[in-house]
Amino acid sequence: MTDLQKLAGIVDAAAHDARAIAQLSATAPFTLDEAYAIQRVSIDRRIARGERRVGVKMGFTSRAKAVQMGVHDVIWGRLTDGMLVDEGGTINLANYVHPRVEPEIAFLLKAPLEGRVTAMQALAAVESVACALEIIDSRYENFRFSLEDVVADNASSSGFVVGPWRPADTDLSNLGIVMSFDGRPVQIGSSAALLGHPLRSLVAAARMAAAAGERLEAGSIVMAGAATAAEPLRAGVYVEAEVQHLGRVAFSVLP
Ligand code: OOG
Ligand code: MG
Repeated sequence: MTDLQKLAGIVDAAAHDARAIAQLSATAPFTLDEAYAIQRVSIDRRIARGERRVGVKMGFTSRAKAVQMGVHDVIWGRLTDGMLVDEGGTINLANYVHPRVEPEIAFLLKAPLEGRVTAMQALAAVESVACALEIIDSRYENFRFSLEDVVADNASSSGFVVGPWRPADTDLSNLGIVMSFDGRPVQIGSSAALLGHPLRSLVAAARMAAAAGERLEAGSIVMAGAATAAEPLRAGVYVEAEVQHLGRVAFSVLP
């Protein structure tokens, strides 16, 4: 077994068992390319257990997130159907290490996207757009990591909730975003915080996936990243995100 496979096994087991681990790079430093290889192998393990790839998530596409986590490079991770949380559904904190939630925008693709594409080409591949919530749950103790660590840990992906799909021609350039806990706003932002325009996040997703030999497939979902900082989840809370013109998306945490 190579070191990469061993490290992928460690991070996958931590996610599967909802157990915190020390940062992988603390004992065995690895490069960013190796971090993406660890991520791919860890996702392959989930696929081997019966999960299915459904898309891609982008990370650190807003300054709010980069500042909160101290990581300033855009990253990406892989989404599986096992991470999908039903809209209006309920999650149990027992299945997470120390989950946080953040408001996002999701794209559903009707055509594949690969490599270097323009924003117009990216838009032409979009079937519909939606407001979304991402549940991130770093497997590292205290939610602290280096760039390489967080990439190896599939960009902290844990769950995602997608709201009602809206037409692709919705103007996404500067939409107000409010995330509330029990009806009280906890984070407020704008879609313009995502690399200046959410479509730029989709463009980056196509380019970064191609660097790993992947293309964004028709029918897949791309999460554009959080426009605001993330908030820790707590038992019993009702979480809702509202994005101007895109509607609302919500879920609850079991008391
Ligand atoms: C890494 C994931 C970042 C986003 O939307 O920026 C991310 C983390 O914050 O733990 O999902
Ligand atoms: Mg996110």
